[in-house]
Amino acid sequence: MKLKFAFHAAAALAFCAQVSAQTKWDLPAAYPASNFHTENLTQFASDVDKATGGKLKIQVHANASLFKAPEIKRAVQGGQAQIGEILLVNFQNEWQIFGADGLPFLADSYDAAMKLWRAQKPLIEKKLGEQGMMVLYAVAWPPQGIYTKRTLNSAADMKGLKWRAYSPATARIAELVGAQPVTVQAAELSQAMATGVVDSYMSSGSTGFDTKTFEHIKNWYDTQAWLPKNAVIVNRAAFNALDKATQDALLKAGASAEARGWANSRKANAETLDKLKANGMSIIAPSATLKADMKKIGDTMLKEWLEKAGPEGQQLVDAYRKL
Ligand code: PCA
Repeated sequence: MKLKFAFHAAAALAFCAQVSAQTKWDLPAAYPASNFHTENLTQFASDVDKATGGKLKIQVHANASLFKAPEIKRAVQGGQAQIGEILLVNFQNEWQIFGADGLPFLADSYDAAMKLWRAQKPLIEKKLGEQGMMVLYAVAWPPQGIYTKRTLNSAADMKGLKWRAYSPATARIAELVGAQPVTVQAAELSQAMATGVVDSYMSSGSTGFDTKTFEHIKNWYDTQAWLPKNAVIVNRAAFNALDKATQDALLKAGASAEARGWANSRKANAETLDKLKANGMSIIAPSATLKADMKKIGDTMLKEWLEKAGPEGQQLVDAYRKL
């Protein structure tokens, strides 16, 4: 009888240990479930689940359903979410380095964007570290072009547009071309177009497709101006609370997600541009004048950015250009 009791107690203890060893994390994300970034997050969560034998369960909350895009970083910092996906350029006003991948034509191809990430990553790791967070991985959006109902021969043709901005830099572009910037996050973009709040914006084919932009706007100028990145960030205390094997599994799944994400971004670029075309969108190569005008805007913005970012910004640009 005594032995039997001891056995039951041990079994109950083992059960408790198992239950408390299962950790659940929330992962707020700002883009729809069918977007390639979100699909990558879902795959990442499933990889972590498998690698940890179900010990760490990560629930992805797509489409800004848990926190709106600009709130996700603070939510992870405060521990309301243990992990989250942010658009780095959203946080340029907090610290200029977050906005480096939103500067027109600083890094305007996948290869250049990857180099910029290599140069940016140690700085971002340090900053997030000071804020009690860490960066797990980052993936570029496809190249950014201009959605507009108008025919654009030069930047002057953009004057007076009702321009949707998603970041300080996209708002600055509006100012420089004489358009009216309105900040609208991706989750509210379809509605903003439908109600006429905006009639133009710069983004990827991916977001144009997600938001059914072809229902409102027929032209996309393929300027390939920059490739902003989503980053997956983790609350440091939540990470520290995991056992070593689980931490390692998380880091490993993050590294795989980064490699897979960049490859999927290229695929999503080609696929979504095809789908936009199939839905009546004209994909237009910018004229030499429009290109030159946009380049000039990029030069102005880089100069302004370097002034604000100071020596740290210059070091980043130098390090990037050496890669
Ligand atoms: N899509 C996001 C950011 C960049 C992109 O391609 C958006 O438009 O909100």
